[in-house]
Amino acid sequence: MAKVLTTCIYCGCGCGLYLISDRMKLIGAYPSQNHPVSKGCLCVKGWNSYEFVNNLQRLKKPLIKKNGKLQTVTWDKAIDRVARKFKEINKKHGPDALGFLSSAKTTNEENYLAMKLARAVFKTNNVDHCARLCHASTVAGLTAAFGSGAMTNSIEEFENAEVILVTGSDTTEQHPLIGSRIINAIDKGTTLIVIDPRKIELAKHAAIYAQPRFGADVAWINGMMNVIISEGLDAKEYIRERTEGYEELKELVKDYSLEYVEKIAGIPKDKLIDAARIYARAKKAMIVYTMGITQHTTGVDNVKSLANLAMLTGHVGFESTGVNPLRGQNNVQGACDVGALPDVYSGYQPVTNASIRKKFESAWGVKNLPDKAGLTVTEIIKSAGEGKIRGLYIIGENPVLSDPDSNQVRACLEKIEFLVVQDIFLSETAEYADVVLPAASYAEKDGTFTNTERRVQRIRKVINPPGQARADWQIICEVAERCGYKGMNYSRPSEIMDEIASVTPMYAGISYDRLEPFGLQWPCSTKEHPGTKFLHKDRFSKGKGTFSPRPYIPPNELPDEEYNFILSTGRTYWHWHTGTMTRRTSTLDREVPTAYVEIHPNDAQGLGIKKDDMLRVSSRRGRIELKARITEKSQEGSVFIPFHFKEAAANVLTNPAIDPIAKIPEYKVCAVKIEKL
Ligand SMILES: Nc1nc2c(c(=O)[nH]1)N[C@H]1C(S)=C(S)[C@@H](COP(=O)(O)OP(=O)(O)OC[C@H]3O[C@@H](n4cnc5c(=O)[nH]c(N)nc54)[C@H](O)[C@@H]3O)O[C@H]1N2
Ligand SMILES: Nc1nc2c(c(=O)[nH]1)N[C@H]1C(S)=C(S)[C@@H](COP(=O)(O)OP(=O)(O)OC[C@H]3O[C@@H](n4cnc5c(=O)[nH]c(N)nc54)[C@H](O)[C@@H]3O)O[C@H]1N2
Ligand code: SF4
Ligand SMILES: [Mo]
Repeated sequence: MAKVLTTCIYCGCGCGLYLISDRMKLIGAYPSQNHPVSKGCLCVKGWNSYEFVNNLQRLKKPLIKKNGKLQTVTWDKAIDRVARKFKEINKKHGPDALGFLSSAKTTNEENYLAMKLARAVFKTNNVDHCARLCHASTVAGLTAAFGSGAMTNSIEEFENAEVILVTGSDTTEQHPLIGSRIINAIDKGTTLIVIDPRKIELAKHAAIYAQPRFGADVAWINGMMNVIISEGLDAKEYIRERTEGYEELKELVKDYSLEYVEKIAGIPKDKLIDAARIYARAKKAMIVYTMGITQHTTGVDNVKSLANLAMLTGHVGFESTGVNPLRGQNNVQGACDVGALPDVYSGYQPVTNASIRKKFESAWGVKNLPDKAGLTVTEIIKSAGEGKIRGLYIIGENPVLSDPDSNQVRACLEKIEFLVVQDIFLSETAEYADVVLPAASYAEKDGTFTNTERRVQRIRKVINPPGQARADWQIICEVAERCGYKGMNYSRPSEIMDEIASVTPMYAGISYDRLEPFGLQWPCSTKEHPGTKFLHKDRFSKGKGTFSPRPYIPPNELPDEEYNFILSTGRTYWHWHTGTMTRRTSTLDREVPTAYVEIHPNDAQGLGIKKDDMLRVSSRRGRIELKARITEKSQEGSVFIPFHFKEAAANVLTNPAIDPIAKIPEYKVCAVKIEKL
């Protein structure tokens, strides 16, 4: 038996675990005792993170669609087909008729190569990944406020905070090892404030729990700031020395009286006052947020408002403070860091900057890198439907189930002239592909993931991939080479990291030998730099922090007479996104085998609904049928559906309306009606 230290494939906590193998088969997983995040613990997904790897449905050979059916072919034929078709479309319709979706499930090295393939080989910036559906609002909002879109502080700092304000994050379910840190902190005396429309587990542990209406965040945050300013609790010296734009903020929040906020957000005056005083008076107060804040047509406004609140009270730039967006996927932080985004190269270096482009041209040995930002995930799929994107290469994403308005997504994918899907399973998206490329899983390759606290950590090869499956980085290199590009010749992932370090200032000090045993936190600018625990010490990354006063704007689609419930979507502890991995894991599948919708007891009673009754939930875009779960976790007048289940896919219902800046969809609010079957 062999025991290899690696990093969990599921969430952005980035727990360290050992994968145990016996004769080239994974047989278990075990937490690392000394790892700074996991400290001897894992959540149920971590403990079971080995089983899907062995699943017999893993893709083992390349496939090409012939007469409507996917058929086995050699690697040579598959790569040849991809290279030929992409070159042909490029030549006929120009580089921007191609699109690339990279993957937050794959490594930093692989994401870097995916964007290098798009940019250096095909000369398009149409490359993006699921961060668009997730923390795009964070990247836009926090970059504008602070100069960096990353989590400001570190996981170990939660336990020393005086106050933690959690909003829009079901932390114990979705970031379990951070959730347990927060509960430990409470045991040590930390005051917890939870503001969430659903009565999540953490609400039970909170000193103050307020239940706002969905999509009302800007209103209550402005209301809190109004209280803070009118009671003189703002951090005057900090504001003067470290920020700009305060006067405009002060002017705007005047309009957010307690009465007005109660009317819009439904938070009682006294609660808002208490929350404002407790947060503002604390020396060390941390904000934690995730999708409840970002996945709105006002996602960027929500994020900017939280940044305003933190700067107003001087809670950024010190230990156990900050604005802490918890990153979702295991490597979504890294996929952003290394440039799998349409507007930046690695290290958030803009494609519109001529001297940056020059630097990448010379590093990659190419000319004329494209100088305009490319299309986002949401725009790429839409453009495919309009016939503008003709060739699409999807690596490790499953948009048929994860993008909003699934029926529309399917229609768009059907229109694509040439679709390549590179995955470890035949996903719902792969069924639309012209070529399917079988990838190695995280247990079958070397590389790095960057967790939510900017910790770049190793993953290690434990076993061989099944059949002929190959690591994503190898496949991408072969496609590039077959297209005649000579600059993607690597014998191992550490060489790719060395290249990343050479062109990316915040990763400049990172190399594999320095990542033992538990990684380094960026910024890490030189080979001697010890890494960075928290950001914006003494000054913000952009110099002065910028207040951006934002007015409240309601969600794009609210209930009316016909569609009279709010639908909010999200996740459960037991499953992962589109279920490709967790629904192939017996323990997890046994606990939650099928789709369900959560509804409040009063609403259930009103509609005569009992536990496990089958319901039809419809929106203007489609309908699904699934079981009722009656729970006070749901707010009255709303229902909640996790989006893991293909048999009743929540995204058939969701609204594709997007935030104008971040282009993130409003997964958290749309209008539905409910019928008992
Ligand atoms: N088990 C499990 N864990 C996961 C994942 C998974 O699929 N399964 N996915 C990972 C990924 S990629 C991500 S991005 C994270 C997501 O982590 P979370 O954001 O915690 O997950 P969601 O279920 O989307 O929950 C959103 C939270 O926002 C609240 N909310 C909804 N609407 C609003 C609103 O209008 N305002 C406010 N303030 N709150 C609101 C919900 O009640 C819920 O508590 O989880 C990661 N971890
Ligand atoms: N309704 C609703 N929809 C949502 C959300 C929501 O809250 N509500 N949340 C959104 C968010 S935050 C996110 S992050 C997205 C996630 O959306 P996706 O990223 O599309 O979802 P996943 O199921 O994680 O897809 C990952 C794919 O990668 C494959 N894979 C795993 N490992 C590897 C590997 O090593 N190589 C390759 N090539 N493939 C691999 C898996 O089999 C799977 O098909 O969903 C979004 N969609
Ligand atoms: S908390 Fe996240 S990283 Fe840790 S074991 Fe669970 S899923 Fe894996
Ligand atoms: Mo996410």
